[in-house]
Amino acid sequence: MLLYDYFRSSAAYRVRIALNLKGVDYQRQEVMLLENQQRLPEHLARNPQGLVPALEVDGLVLTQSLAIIEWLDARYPEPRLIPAAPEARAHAMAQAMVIAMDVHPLNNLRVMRRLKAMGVDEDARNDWTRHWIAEGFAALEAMAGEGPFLGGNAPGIGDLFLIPQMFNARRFDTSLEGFPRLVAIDAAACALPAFAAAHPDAVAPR
Ligand SMILES: N[C@@H](CCC(=O)N[C@@H](CS)C(=O)NCC(=O)O)C(=O)O
Repeated sequence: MLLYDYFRSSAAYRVRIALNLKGVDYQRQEVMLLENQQRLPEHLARNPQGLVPALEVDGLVLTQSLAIIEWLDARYPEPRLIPAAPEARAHAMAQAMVIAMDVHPLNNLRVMRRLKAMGVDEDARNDWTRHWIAEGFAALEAMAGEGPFLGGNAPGIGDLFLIPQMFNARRFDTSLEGFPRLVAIDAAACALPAFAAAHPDAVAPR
């Protein structure tokens, strides 16, 4: 398995965590986003959206982190990341989607570049990022249970989306004061080897 990755991509970080939790052997190829390698023809052939992650499996290329993680959970059922019971499943997917659909897309590199091209200065762009993270985190804080993970006693799909977004939040100096449950969940998850090995600092090019 080959993961087209970028160390600081939070969407790719989700997939790295999932692969590690599943104990799947994989290799990584860095797609340098700041150098626009995601727009090169060879990457567009893998992912016509020009984004990472993309996961190559036996000649097939999977894209979209949520779809890749669902595939991994179906293909390698243990440990289960998405609950089987319909109600629990809907709740877990909703947690993941707060980040996947309503926070991350507003703060992506191409969105930041577009805001810059429209004359929005760096301070305002960073405020924009913090605003959408705080709004999503406020909802997720209310959706979190007793823990220690968003998934309950074990990490679930929501944790795979939250932890990379926590990394982004800190990168942009977002105040986490109002989100004690999320901070505790982040600490519990980051203590696990599968999460630690997926952290951007653990995979950054040297
Ligand atoms: N919904 C997609 C989002 C993928 C995405 O936005 N990836 C970012 C990195 S986190 C990217 O490749 N950005 C490149 C760009 O904006 O040019 C997913 O979950 O896979």
